[in-house]
Amino acid sequence: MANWTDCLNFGISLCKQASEVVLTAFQQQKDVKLKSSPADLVTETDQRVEKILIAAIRNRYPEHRFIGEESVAAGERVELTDHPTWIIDPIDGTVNFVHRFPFVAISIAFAVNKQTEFGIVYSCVEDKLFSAQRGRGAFLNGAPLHASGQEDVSRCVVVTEIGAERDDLALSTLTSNIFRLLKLPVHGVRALGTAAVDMCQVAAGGADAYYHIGMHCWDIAAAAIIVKEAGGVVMDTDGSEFDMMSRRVIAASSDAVANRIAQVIQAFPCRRDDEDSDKCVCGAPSVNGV
Ligand code: LIP
Repeated sequence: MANWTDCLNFGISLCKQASEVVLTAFQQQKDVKLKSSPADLVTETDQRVEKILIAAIRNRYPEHRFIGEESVAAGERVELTDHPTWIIDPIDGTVNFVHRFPFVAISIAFAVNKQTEFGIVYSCVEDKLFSAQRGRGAFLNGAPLHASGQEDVSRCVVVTEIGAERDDLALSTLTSNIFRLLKLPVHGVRALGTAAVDMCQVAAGGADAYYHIGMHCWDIAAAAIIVKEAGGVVMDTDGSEFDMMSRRVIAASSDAVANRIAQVIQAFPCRRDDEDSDKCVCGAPSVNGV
């Protein structure tokens, strides 16, 4: 079995270097542009950090491939092949970054033969580096991470997001999901504004579940392996196997909690990340298990 530890260590060193650019810009005025909605923001720093990461990786591993949030926004296709591929979100939590809300992360996943080999989520302001390599456990700043193992959903803190969508169907689906969870009841619902850091709370045991519909592969690919290597469960919101391109995810402390959440929440239709943008996606929300 190939050993990708050198790539992991290189990725960690790059996150630390790139975080200096993020943290300097965090305190400064920002030039903000809109992408898919009035809440889907991008700054020059997002683009600059992604360019720095890709250039450094390409220099060291010229045959590797990339899926980067801002490269895709600039028109590149999302194509996960068997080639070694780095899946990069240069700033996860861009709205937080613009507002100086202190949860912003660099997220880097690495996949070979379409299987994630490692993930790195560096929460820059907190200086918390979450990492995991397939089969070798999950860590926070080098200390082992363990999910809570909670099996009773009524004893859970659940993390989710109201993402960038502002259409009625998405908002009514997302807010009714929160309503149904609170009526179970669960102990609480939280949102940090960054899917990657949200999911890492499940790996760290500070939250017992995370779910979201509408995020992208670069938001969650790294955190998904961190949750799994911390003993957590990651699946699609319909209870099927996790698919990082589907734009739907549940990460949880146990199968019992994950499956209970899959029964309660609905998903609105989203075009897959790897689906050509000219394909139309429409239809009523799918109701999972109820
Ligand atoms: C963000 C996600 C977050 C979601 C936001 C946005 P970005 O990623 O991490 O969970 O609610 O809409 O998609 O755009 O900051 O990299």
